[in-house]
Amino acid sequence: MSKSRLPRLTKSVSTSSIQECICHTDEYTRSGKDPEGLFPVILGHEGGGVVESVGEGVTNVKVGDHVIPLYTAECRECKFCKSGKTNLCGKVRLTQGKGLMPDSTSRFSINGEPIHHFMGTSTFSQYTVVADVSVVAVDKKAPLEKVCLLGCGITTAWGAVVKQPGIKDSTVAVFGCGAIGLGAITTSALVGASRIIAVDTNPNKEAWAKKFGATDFVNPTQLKEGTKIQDHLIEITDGGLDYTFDCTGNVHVMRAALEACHKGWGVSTVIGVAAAGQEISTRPFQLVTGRTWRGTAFGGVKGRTEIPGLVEDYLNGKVKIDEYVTHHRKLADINDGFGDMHQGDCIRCVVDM
Ligand code: NAD
Ligand code: AHE
Ligand code: ZN
Repeated sequence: MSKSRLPRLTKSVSTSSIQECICHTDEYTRSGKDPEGLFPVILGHEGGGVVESVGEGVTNVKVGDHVIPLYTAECRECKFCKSGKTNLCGKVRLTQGKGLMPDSTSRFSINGEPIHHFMGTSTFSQYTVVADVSVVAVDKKAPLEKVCLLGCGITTAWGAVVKQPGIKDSTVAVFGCGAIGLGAITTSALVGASRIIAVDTNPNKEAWAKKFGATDFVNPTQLKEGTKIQDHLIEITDGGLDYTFDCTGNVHVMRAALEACHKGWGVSTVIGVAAAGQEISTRPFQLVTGRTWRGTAFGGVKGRTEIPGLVEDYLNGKVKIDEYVTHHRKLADINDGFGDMHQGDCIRCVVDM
């Protein structure tokens, strides 16, 4: 995408992308596993930028504001926003899923051919256009190359834990120690979980998990042959966990996370995104006997309302961000950034746009 200005639309905001992070979900869509995936597309949904122009009727941000684009919009007017029950907003999700702006057009093209938007954000571009309900201004004191991470992973994990009542003084298991899992671990520690068991097939993740506050680490590939991870966890926790989180996107892991929950009250939250055609299963008896299976998008966070506070928490040292950044790439080398992600030692790669 060239650096020329993109045309504005009523209620749209054009921002220059300054910094951008690669999330596993970008790779998921790039790989063809996303049933909503459309191509050609400009991927990217975890970014930060500066507003360069606003369309008619835009009042929530102004030129020069530092902003984080929101793949989960917040219009504050729709049935979802007004329900008080969810962060899922209905205003732009339909067109967003079709890779288009709310007026059903694309703002990107190459040689006259349209290119799809992605998740309403398309942050792998020096300039992007987003709906006004899909962007939030943040404190300019916060470095964009850090707070861009709040555009997805860290916020998702933070919300998944803080919006789940009861974690204080309870036992937690987190399956998958990428950025999302580490975020769930550190937030569980923050809210006062009594024991936090990290589970990952990559042995290098033990040090990462402990650094972020895990009390135990279990590698399922190192259990006695034939031992299921859920049975092992039930054994070492006197009957199972109070809370578990899937941060892998693997449906077999999701099942294990549910079945590792304590009979009568355990709650398992699905955060990971599974490939097209994948389905979850368990014996209904697992639910009949008191376990709860739930899921969360963007951690249940309402971006326009809550992200400015998270930025302040970062500036006050209450929320970690710097610790997740292991790699840096230039835009021209972004494909190497995707490669980094597959190596197993990359938590987050920041792309300098
Ligand atoms: P990541 O690839 O960096 O981390 C995944 C971790 O899971 C890795 O450490 C890997 O070793 C581990 N793992 C893989 N197979 C495992 C297994 N069988 N048992 C235990 N651990 C295993 O990914 P990420 O960026 O942290 O994202 C995690 C998931 O969360 C992805 O599916 C992503 O699409 C999803 N996600 C969802 C939301 C949401 O709003 N629901 C937001 C962001 C990301
Ligand atoms: N397009 C996929 C679903 C992908 C998905 O679940 N995305 C999460 C965010 S992942 C961010 O890294 C999400 O917010 N989902 C809610 C929504 O409205 O998209 C599919 O399976 O169709
Ligand atoms: Zn993401």
